[in-house]
Parts: sequence; C-alpha cells; structure tokens
Amino acid sequence: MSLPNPLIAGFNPDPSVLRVGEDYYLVTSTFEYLPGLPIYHSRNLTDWTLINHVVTRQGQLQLDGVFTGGSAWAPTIRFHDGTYYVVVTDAGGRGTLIFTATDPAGEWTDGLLTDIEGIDPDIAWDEDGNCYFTFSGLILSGDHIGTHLGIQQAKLDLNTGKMLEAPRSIWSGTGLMFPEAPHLYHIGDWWYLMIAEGGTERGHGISIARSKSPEGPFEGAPNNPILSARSTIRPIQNTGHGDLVQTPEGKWYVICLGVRTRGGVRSFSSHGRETYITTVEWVDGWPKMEPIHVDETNSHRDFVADFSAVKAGQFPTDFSGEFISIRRMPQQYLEAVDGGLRLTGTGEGMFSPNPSFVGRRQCRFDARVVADLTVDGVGGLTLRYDETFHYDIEISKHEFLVRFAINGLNHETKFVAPAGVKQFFIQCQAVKPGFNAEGMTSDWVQLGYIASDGTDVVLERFDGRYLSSEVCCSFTGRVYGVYAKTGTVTIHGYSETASKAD
Ligand code: 6LW
Repeated sequence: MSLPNPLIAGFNPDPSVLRVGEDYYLVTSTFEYLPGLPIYHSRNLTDWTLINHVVTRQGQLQLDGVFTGGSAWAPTIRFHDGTYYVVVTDAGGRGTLIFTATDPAGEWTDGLLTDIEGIDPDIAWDEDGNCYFTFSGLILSGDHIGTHLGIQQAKLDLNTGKMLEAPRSIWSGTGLMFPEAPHLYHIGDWWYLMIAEGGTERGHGISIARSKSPEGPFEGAPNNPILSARSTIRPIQNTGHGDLVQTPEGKWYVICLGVRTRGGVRSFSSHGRETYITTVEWVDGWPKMEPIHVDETNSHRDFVADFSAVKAGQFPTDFSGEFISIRRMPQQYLEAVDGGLRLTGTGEGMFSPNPSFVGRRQCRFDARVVADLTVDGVGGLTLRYDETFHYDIEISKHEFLVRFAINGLNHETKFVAPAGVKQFFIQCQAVKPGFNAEGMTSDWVQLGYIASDGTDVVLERFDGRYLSSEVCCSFTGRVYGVYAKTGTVTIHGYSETASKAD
C-alpha cells in the first residue's frame, strides 16, 4: 500500500503505536499544550482519526511553572489484561506517570506517579506477568541534572508505581549520543530492545539489539542504525524514535518521527517533528527498515471551523480536538456567545508563557490561516513557536500592529485600521529552493487582512526560517492561533487552506 508521509502532520513527535485486534492506536508528545497526549485511531495504518486525548483535565500533568517545551514527553501506549496503558514523562513536572483506561476513546485516569528517574518510559510484560519499565536514564533535576545513565530497566509494581528493584543499565546502542526511546518486544524466541540514538536532530537513528531474556544481555544488530537519514539527501530527515507494529496479516511496520526540511540547503523544518511510517522486513532475525518515502497526502487537507451559528451558553459539541491551548484546556479560555467563541484577555499577550490563546498545529507548508474575528480590546492572530518566537497581527480599535518577535529581537509596524475589517490572515508561501535570498529560506510568511472587496492586503512579509525547530531549538512546531490580550476576541470562523499564490 502507498504510505502517506507524514502519517500525522503537524508537530506529533515521539509516536508510539499499538494494535489490539483490528484497531490501531497511536499517541504522541504534546509538551506545554492541552489537551495532551492525543489518541489517533486507524484500521489500516494509513488513515488516522483523532479520537481522544489522555490528558483533558488540570492536574493530570503539572504544567504551571514547567519550562516551555517541557511536560508531556515521549509516551508509550500498550494493552495488557484488558487495560490500556499510556506511560509518559511529565518533564519538569510530576515525573514519570502511568495513565490507564478500559477504552482508549473514554476517560483516562489521573496518572499514577512512579519513582522512575528518567524519560521515554516503555512498559512491557513477560509471560509470568512481571512488568518491566525500560527508560532513558536522563536526569532532569537535582545536582546531577543532564547526566545520562544510558538505557535503564527495572521491574515495577503497577499498583504502587514503585520499582521492585534498583534500575539496571542495559544495552545503550552503538555509542552515539542520547540513547533514548527504548521499546521492548517479545517476538518469537527473542526479546528485542529497540532504541533511538544520535540525538533527535540530523544524526538521529533507530538501533536494535536482542536477547533471550527481557533483562539481557543484549547483542546489537550487525547493521545498526537500522534506520537513519543522517548524511543523506532524503527529504525526510531526523528519522528516529520508532515503535514497531504488526498487522493481523503478519506484515511489520515502524512508526517514527521525522522532519520535512525546506530551504536551499534543506536547513529548516517549520512544522517540527511529525509522525512517519515505513515498512519492515525480517532478515536472519533482524528487522530491515525501508527509508521513509514522502507522500504529503495527509498534510494537504483543509481545516475549516465555523462558529457563526453558536448560541450563547451552548458550547459546540463538534469543537475539534485539533484545537490546543497553552497550559490550559481551550474550553477554559473559550465562552460560547451568540455568533462565536469568545476569548477573554488576561492582560498577557504572546510574550507570555501562559496567554489566552487557542490554536492548531500548522500541518501544511503552503498554509493560509484566515480568522474571522471581532476584537473588543486588543488581540489577534499569531504564528507561534513559543513565547519568544512568534509573528503576530495584533488588532485594536484603530490600529493593526504587525510583530516579528525572535528571541528578544522585536520588530513592530503599526497601521491605521480601516473600519469594518473582520478577516485576518497569516499565510506561508513555500519557496523554490535556490541560491538566492528568496530561495535559501524555508518559506515567507505574509500577515494581513481581507479588505471589504475581498482582496488580500498584505501588511508585512517575514522570513519563515526563524520559526523552525532548528532556530527555536524547540521540541514542538509552528502553531497558528487566536489570542486575546485585553478585553475580548470573538472567533466567528477559523480555517487553514492552501495559501494563495502571489
Ligand atoms: C523525548 C526524547 C527526545 O523524550 O526529546 O530528543 C524528548 N529526544 O526522546 C521530547 O521529544
């Protein structure tokens, strides 16, 4: 079958996949955003639907006070004895947690805290029912913060969250930096330990080892890393952090993270790390992975949300789970009013780590987001990487302020606001790579409004390279969104479609 890649577009890194019967479930990292830990569902591994989130309530993760880019890091989803498990590290927050549910589309628990000290937890069971946690021993707090103890493992009591033994160090790859993302599989007579190593950037790769015991000793595959795009010209780079899955017919696939790079020398990935898929063949007891082939079908879909028929007090039941907010659920910021959903400002704008904001991951390169807004105060439309990297069109009664904020370098232009403008856009125009100023970057970002005659008025045009994971050193990706700084901003409509050609 032709594999759409990205499989799940927009920042969806560190994917973990599970098959139960004919149903596949996939979960990815969400960092400071809520709802957290999306559950995607498929019946064929190519078409995926967002069906739920593990984290939908304050308190499941500790987000306040956690550094931007922290919190929900690298979940693993598994099924055992009728229970679904998602184990994850709330980095900088609560620590490593165990969430459970009897139905992945239903409510998940509050999260049992474990005494695991590390990240990227994996959960597996042996035939005797012993539960193994295998994790990356990166110390995130205390005097030894940043120390990396390699891949570690310990049996754990799922009732208490406590380890039943001191963690032991096990196989940690071929010696590349940052061994992480371990997954343990019992396949045939072997226990396989698959990890990521090389760092989540261009050197990223997947390596694997096997043993007759879940505790090792493990022997590395002769051809590690078994998947990597390092030093290649492949369109999908940074491939790593994978999870294996077998179809009911016995075919194997690996789901992993990767980035779509753009620019004259393929330097910038605006969306951040997305989810990808490729085939796996077993040769002499070792998996052989096909390099990731790009097919952007899944990322070229339009998204349209119309709130104009909303009635006061009746929050729309079809409100998309693709909308995300920062450290709060969108529903905590939004109020249903006649004709739209209303954000109320807290006095903080997009320089805050905690603005009144609701948005959606940018999923397509040539993205044009149009928001139909009524601003009664100060607020607007933004393209955010984090609170220091964002492009905004900020609207007030008599003025449009267009802002280019990159890590303390802030450029602002003010324009007189024509009466009656309600539709604002930010559109990203992919460029033809070339050895010139236009072509060396990833894209150009236009910010403006739609005039009463329906024509675009472009107010500013910024270089898009500064909103990329390589520049922002961020684990997430671009997120379009609407924000309220003071007063209120009512959202009547929001859409992401293909950007208009110049
Ligand atoms: C994730 C780890 C990683 O836990 O980044 O760079 C963390 N590698 O695998 C967040 O994505």
